[in-house]
Amino acid sequence: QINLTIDGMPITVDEGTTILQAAKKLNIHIPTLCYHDDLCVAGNCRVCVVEMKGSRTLPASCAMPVAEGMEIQTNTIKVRTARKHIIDLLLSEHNAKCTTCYKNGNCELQELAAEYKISEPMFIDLVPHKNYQMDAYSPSIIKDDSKCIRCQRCVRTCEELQHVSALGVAYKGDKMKISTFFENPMFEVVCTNCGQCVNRCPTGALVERNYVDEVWQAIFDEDKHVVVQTAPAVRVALGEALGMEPGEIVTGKMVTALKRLGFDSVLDTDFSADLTIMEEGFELLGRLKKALVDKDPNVRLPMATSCSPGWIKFIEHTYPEYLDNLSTCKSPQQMFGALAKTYYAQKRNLDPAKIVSVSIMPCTAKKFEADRPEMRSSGYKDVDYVLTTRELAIMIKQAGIDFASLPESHYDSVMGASTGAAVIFGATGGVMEAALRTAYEVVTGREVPFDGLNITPVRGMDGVREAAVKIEGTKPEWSFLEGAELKTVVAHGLTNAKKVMDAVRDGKANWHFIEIMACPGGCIGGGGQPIPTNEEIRKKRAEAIYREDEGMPIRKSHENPEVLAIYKEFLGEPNSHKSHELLHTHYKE
Ligand code: HC0
Repeated sequence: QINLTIDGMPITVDEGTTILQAAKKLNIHIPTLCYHDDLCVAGNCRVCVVEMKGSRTLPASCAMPVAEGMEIQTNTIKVRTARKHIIDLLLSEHNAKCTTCYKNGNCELQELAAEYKISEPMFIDLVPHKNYQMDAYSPSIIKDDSKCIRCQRCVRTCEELQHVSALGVAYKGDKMKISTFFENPMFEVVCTNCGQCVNRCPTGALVERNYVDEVWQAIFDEDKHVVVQTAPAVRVALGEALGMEPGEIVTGKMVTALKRLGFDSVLDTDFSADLTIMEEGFELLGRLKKALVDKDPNVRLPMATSCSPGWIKFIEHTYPEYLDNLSTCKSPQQMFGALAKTYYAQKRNLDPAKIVSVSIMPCTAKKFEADRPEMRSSGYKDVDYVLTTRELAIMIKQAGIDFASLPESHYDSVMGASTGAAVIFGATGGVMEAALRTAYEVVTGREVPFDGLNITPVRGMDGVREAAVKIEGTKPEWSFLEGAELKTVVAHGLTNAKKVMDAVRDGKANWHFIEIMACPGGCIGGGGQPIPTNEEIRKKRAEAIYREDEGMPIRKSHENPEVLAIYKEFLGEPNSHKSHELLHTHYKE
């Protein structure tokens, strides 16, 4: 334990605590830019400097650990002058066309400039001398170096959290920039489009490609029928972008808002998440049968989930020899899209050519996924526009809607009904839990032997979590599974995905089923979710997801009445020929 004072207030903290962390405990706000709760300390922007008694220099509080007897001042003239100069220098290199910047109003540098009242720049404006190019080739992410302050949050995110390293530091001194392999566009390097860098960029240097205007155009085109689907994780995070606290469930308000925005039909990705469980669950059971009964040497196990497009891109780049281990199921977003222009069009007697299909996702990689050539099995682009949670919040604000005071509404039908199993897709471990709830019951006729359907071993925020389920009392047709232990593993964040895949490659694992989500915490921590993000916020969103599940009248995908109806009326049975045509795909090397 270490004793020190900050601004004259005594505090005792654990050894290893930084001055910044200690100040936070005293509710003293020290400004930061390069620091982020999720990342290692860089200490390169120095905006968090403080004065330390006995020291001639001003230490960076994010990087300096506390020491016994330290006397720290966070708000002296010396500190304020230093911070002001630092902000001013950053601005001299920054494209400060704030009024036309996508991050206007949401930029940490802009906030600091306002706080420190930087009116007349002290330093020569350097931006015009630099030959910046905007990288706008990706359907997911736009990179604008003229707005970069070189804090390297994006680089650390890409390396530490995702083990992708698509972004790195190039050159030195005043030429230093954040770049890619050979300065190629993000679209042409190993970027997975996960958008975690976007979530952590303090300025407008990395932002999502937004499709807000295109969606407004479609809504106001009277010739078009615009359907919207909302992903599981959006309903527990959208409120944050509209002034609410993390962890508020806003499903009903969100549906009302979407109706007021003018969408013709407000439907739910959760419907197709339930459908995914049917398709993926039966696919897994089919693979197990081929392996155990038919002794088919070509069957690929463990089977891995295929619904996170950042993960798909990662396995394509990093472990292409394991592509056949992926489930052939498309993601719920894409299943929904394919059905919107076929089944839904038929049911509503609509010309599919006039349907515009929009999805609201917590994810930037979903924009890339919707653009993939594999995703046109309806005969059209299955999903036309993907908006992030943040973009939906922009539309709600643009429409002048007071979100907090909205009444609640229900989703429309068809393709609007869902279960608790679908909503938990939004948190890491959720797909696995939903799949186990259904697969166990299909095989045994009984509910999973966990307390109240809550399969807690697959829940939580540990990076890699294993769980085994013993199958007992099988129905006759599944007797080959009697007494078997179904071994599963769940990982979130691509650094953890790598650990799992390395274990598979090195023959150190005997799992049957793997769930991987590219983003920390799963989709609740997606690259399109409200900013800021940190572990505490993600935990609150995840808790909300499980509360929503507990509150649902139906909590197992195979009991979703609209899922049962679509098999009866349209698809036949799980993994039918028609299902394969519309709902499955194959990613090739
Ligand atoms: Fe997800 Fe999904 S759970 S990937 O995170 O499977 O983005 O929320 O929509 O598609 O359902 C994201 C979230 C989805 C899909 C679903 C899956």
